Amino acid sequence: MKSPNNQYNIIQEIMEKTEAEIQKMSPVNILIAGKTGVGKSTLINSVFREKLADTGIGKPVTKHLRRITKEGIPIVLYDTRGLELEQSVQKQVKKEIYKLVEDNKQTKEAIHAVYYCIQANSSRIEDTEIELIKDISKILPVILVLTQSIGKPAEEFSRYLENINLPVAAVQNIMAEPYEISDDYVIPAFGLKELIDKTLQLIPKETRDAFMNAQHADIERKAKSARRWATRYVATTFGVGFAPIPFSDASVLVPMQVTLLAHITAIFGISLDKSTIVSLIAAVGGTGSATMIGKSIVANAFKFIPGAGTIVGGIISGTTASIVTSALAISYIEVLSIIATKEKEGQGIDLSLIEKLMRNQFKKNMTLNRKELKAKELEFENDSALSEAYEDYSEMEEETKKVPFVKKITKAIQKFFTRKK
Ligand SMILES: Nc1nc2c(ncn2[C@@H]2O[C@H](COP(=O)(O)OP(=O)(O)O)[C@@H](O)[C@H]2O)c(=O)[nH]1
Ligand SMILES: [Mg+2]
Repeated sequence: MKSPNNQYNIIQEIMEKTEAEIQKMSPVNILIAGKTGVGKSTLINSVFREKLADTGIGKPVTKHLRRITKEGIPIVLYDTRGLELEQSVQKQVKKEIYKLVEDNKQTKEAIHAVYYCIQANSSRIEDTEIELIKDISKILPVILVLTQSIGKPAEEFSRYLENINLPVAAVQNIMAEPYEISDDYVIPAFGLKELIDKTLQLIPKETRDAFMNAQHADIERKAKSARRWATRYVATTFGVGFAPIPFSDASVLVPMQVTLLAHITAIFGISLDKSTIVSLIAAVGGTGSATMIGKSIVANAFKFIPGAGTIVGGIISGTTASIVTSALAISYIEVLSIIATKEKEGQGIDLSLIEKLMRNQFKKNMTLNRKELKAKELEFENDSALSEAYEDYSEMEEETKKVPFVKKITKAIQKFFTRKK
């Protein structure tokens, strides 16, 4: 692997590599069917990131089918319209679905699964709709999604549907968005993680990465799958075959770390703009790291290791390299999880806080790693790490809100002076 030269721009590299990784993914293609008003668009926006139903390019492919895509998200959704109309229209829709499936068979555009949406409190389903579900099930795996599910009636409806033995792959009650019954009674969203789980079991294995990238209903799961990959990458890259390198040449590790960060970004699935990546890299690489002029994350990372002086001038072993790289990976994943959560909740992120969080997590994970975390154990089940990071971020957010402007300035000046000392 070539060592980065003065022209090497780490930010540019991460962005380009991420894009290339996403391009390489086998996209997942899902058809969302159901009558108007049942909640298809709401479902799409709750399950997938970037409000695809509103902001995705919806191109009509036939009279009743719309194809929704968005640059950088490896998913193709098809939305149906007109199913609420008379039987002749329903027949037409079915024809179009059959043709779509037939035309795209064995291609990258092949449909992998169907969410057939029925409003849960409609409590009845017409025979023609049952026929339609049966017919679609003959050619594709269908998940019957019972939307806007409220309490017992929704459960009963679900049981009723299971009892009539529809040939569907699964039935799932959901509430895609919190539902306000009254001012002080709100039904929280539910069922989306289960839908994610059921979908992952149905779609072809090679499309799972794409699905994980596109979904944002289960962010912990995104983090887990990114960790799993990172664990393996670190183990194979810095395992037995890794030849120790002189510390002065630490920058040879940078291309590996770029690959690591780009792949994590791609499989996690998040839209990061340049400035966010700049902040995240600056957090661990110090100033000037963005363009990588002779500097490296690794070299800087050793400042965070107690007793780094003993390493300077020495040799970086595979173990040392994997400690730094693992810490980089898990910290990055933790921060991405927070950014993704904030984005989902429609809240902005504060870049300076994100940078601070990244630095804190990195320090924490470096020392944690040294003591107790072998690369393999990154794949932990319990996600207290994520909740802790989230709490830390919220606390930092609170702090910035609480401190009045004058105090903020005073604080900044104080900080400046203490740093100078
Ligand atoms: N609170 C809440 N409202 C929902 C939910 N699903 C659908 N709705 C509402 O039902 C209406 C129709 O939903 P929409 O997603 O546009 O249905 P579509 O025609 O099938 O795409 C909208 O006013 C939504 O706000 C949900 O899970 N929670
Ligand atoms: Mg709609």
